[in-house]
Amino acid sequence: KPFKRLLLTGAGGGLGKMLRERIKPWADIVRLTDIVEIAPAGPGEEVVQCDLGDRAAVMSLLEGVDAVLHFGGVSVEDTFENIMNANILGLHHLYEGVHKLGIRRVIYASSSHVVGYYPTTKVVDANAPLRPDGIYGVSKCFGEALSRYYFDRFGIETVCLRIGSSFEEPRNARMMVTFLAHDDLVELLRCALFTPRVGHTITFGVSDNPVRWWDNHEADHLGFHAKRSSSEFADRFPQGGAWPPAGDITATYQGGPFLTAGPIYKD
Ligand code: 15L
Repeated sequence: KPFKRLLLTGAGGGLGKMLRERIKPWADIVRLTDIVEIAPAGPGEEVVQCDLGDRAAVMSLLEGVDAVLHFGGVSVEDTFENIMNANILGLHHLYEGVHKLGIRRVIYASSSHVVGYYPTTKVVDANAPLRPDGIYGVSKCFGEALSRYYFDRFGIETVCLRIGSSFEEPRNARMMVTFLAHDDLVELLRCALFTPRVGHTITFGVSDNPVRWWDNHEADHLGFHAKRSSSEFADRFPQGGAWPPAGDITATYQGGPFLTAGPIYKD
């Protein structure tokens, strides 16, 4: 297999659970981690429970790892304190460890919410100024900047995946635009892991949907071509899922419901 040991963080999350099975062909051993308890290790697996905010724990988590698929951390709007621990402090721990241990590549689950404040009438590419739509989005901007720095300073390669909405199927009209089918996510991950030189690449993770807000030309070198489309599910939505959906107040900005989710306070 191409890798001796791959680390998947966030293995207990929605995408982590799906990826657990599907990344197996790529490595002799997949090390799975999450802050919550996950199913015990099967053949070719190692399970380590870890809080990304714990520096020493993150360091030992990374030992013997060839590449990291970083899906861990807070994945929706939350208090600044929670987001800070996992997505800011935790990400810094991760990159410090990656650097110290000489790990060459990280695939970072960023989010389209780094540009969620762009109106839905605009097409955005990887060079567009960031316009996060909440503290969660801001933390993903931090991750993109941190990984950029570790590449420029130390040559550690990162592919930032600005994932749209990766579920079994679109759950609302907005997701007809932002949908990333699981099959396409796995293929995008494969491209991100196995393309020989990626430097620091930012790519939008989105299927071949009829309407799209994101232009991926800056990531052509990954050779990713989506095979799935939200159009497979068009009959579930009024007007075949046509965008914009009539009378939907979340239709103004790309971030949709995230625009009104925060801020969330601790007390
Ligand atoms: C995200 O960044 C979240 O992690 C995910 O749960 C979805 O809500 C997604 O964005 C989305 O915009 O649909």
